[in-house]
Amino acid sequence: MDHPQTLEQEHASHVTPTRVSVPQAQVPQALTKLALVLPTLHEAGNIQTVLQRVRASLDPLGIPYEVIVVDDDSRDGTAEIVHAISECDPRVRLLVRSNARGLGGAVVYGWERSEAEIVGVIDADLQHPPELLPQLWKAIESGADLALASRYAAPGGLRGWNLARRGLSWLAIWMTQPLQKPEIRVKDPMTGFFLVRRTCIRDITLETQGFKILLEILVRGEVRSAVEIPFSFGLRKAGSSKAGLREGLNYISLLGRLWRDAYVPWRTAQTARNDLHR
Ligand SMILES: Nc1nc2c(ncn2[C@@H]2O[C@H](COP(=O)(O)OP(=O)(O)OP(=O)(O)O)[C@@H](O)[C@H]2O)c(=O)[nH]1
Ligand SMILES: [Mg+2]
Repeated sequence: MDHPQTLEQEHASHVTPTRVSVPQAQVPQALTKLALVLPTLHEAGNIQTVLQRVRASLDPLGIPYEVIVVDDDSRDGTAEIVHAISECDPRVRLLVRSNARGLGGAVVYGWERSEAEIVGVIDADLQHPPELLPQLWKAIESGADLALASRYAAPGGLRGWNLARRGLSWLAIWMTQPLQKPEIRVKDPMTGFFLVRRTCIRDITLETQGFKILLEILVRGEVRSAVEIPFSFGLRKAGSSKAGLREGLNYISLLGRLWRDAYVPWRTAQTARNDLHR
């Protein structure tokens, strides 16, 4: 398919770890802005509906916001749909990365290209209900550093998951428990739907390969309070999953590095940071 020029076509440098920058300007609380990233890879079947539902959920809040779709050059029509919507609503932005892949990297890429004080992420395949956004925003407005949509805070749940997937998910979360700070330990440290204050992640370098960006934020960031809003996580309606063996291996490797940083006392913060750049 002929790929048209997109609104903000950008050519990302290859998948290197990226520092999340923090805007210097302080704005009054009333004008606090939200930048919500939707990472997309072949989501042509979902993107129009999800954008419509995201905007319908955010509009009544009356806050300044932008919705940033970071597409990894899907070439399935995703970018064209977003481009058409962005022509009518400038709060919807499209960024296309042509030389990079990876969910975590796409999210960081979007956050870095915004000045908003609150940043967030939601999947584009409708497994995360955008209607939860007002509750997440209210939690941040009430002072929380982090608000996350939780599959494990009752009465949330995992609709349609088989026993093996449930078991693996439970095991993966159980392994994070000793890593999490006791004062903010959450039940779903791996959800892909959350909002966080940018100040909490200003000093950390997030890995760009993985799917589990929240876990890193919880362990390495400066989050002092977190609120979990329960929801029910279903199966995708259209398109296909990108979560596979590679993401599983990436997760194990991330866990290994987080465990090592936490429990090998002679490793300095600088050594740990250097490892991320390898
Ligand atoms: N930009 C970008 N987005 C990605 C990439 N991989 C996945 N995504 C997007 O990230 C979100 C989550 O990916 P999914 O494939 O739905 O992963 P999942 O929800 O764990 O798996 P399923 O339950 O099977 O859907 C979706 O919006 C994807 O389009 C990537 O490499 N680049
Ligand atoms: Mg999904």
